[in-house]
Amino acid sequence: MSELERHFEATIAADHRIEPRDWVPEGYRKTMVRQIAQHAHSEIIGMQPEGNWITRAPSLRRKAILLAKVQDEAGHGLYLYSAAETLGADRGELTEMLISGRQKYSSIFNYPTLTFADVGVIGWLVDGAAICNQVPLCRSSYGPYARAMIRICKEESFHQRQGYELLLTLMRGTQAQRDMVQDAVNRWWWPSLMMFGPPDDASPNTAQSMAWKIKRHTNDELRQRFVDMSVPQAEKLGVTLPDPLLKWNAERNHYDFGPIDWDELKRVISGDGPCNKERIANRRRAHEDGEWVREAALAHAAKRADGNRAGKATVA
Ligand code: FAQ
Repeated sequence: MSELERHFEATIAADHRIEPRDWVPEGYRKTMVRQIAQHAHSEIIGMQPEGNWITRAPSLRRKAILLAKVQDEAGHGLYLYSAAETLGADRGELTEMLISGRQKYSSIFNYPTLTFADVGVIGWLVDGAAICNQVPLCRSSYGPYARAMIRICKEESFHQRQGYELLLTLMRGTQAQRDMVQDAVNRWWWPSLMMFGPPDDASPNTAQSMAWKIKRHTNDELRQRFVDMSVPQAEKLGVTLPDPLLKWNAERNHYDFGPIDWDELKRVISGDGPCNKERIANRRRAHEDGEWVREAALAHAAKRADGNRAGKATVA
């Protein structure tokens, strides 16, 4: 083992952070770029399902909250692309990989938002699942990713509470509003469980990512944590989770739950979900529409750099 490898292994073993200045094995760099890029893409594509309701939010207050939430997701994408850049990735190339289908984003954002109750359920379940998955990532071994995750988790907590509060309000409303919430819960529950990824025995990356302390828990452990957390919240809300096999297991000290349709997850990940084509087409259009902004920003940066050089030359 070389000196560099020994230093890397010792840093991981001591639970210290790997920083951009440190040497890392190529496999670690690739895994980190893959996970961070997929995560960043998810945040940016994840703006679309809820963005769909900004112009139709039922009040000024709901519109302001939703606008702030969707803007937060854009911010999360930016921190994450910046973290990927510290590993030598190029943001433009990552975006190209997304829109050409060579990199993934979370399956959950390929489902449609049919009613305003979906906005509440995304906050409650989707942001809830995201928090469950991401709080342990605040202790991930790669410093820039772990630090980005701290702020992201704080903001996701606000997102989850706004979703739950929205749903509580609807549940105190008319029967039609309560039915709308139940319908949204029925549609989002199983896809939310799929967010945690394939089961452990079909997860090719988990073992190595755990050994490198990128991931701190397996997909199934986090999925179970999410189910245990959501059941009492559903009871308080007054909705039924669409799983007849959901039952407290006193021996395991966890809720048992029914089988997940893994074929559906595979289909959605491989591009055949209800909204995959629409999501990518929108992202591609936004990227092309933004071409002139990127050009202008680069021209401005070049002008400033020239100005600075000229300024220094004058002083000298
Ligand atoms: N969808 O071996 P594993 C959010 C892929 S952000 C699509 O288990 P790993 C905030 C996986 O990447 C949501 N692909 O992989 C928000 C791998 O791909 P490969 C995103 C999936 O990495 C809320 C392959 O399958 N969060 O919600 C999915 O060890 C509201 C094999 O899987 C993150 O990205 C899936 N559900 O574990 C925004 C968190 N599951 O190797 C807007 C960070 C798996 O073929 C509104 N990421 N795959 O390239 C992680 O924790 C991990 O990457 C996992 C997957 C747990 C997602």
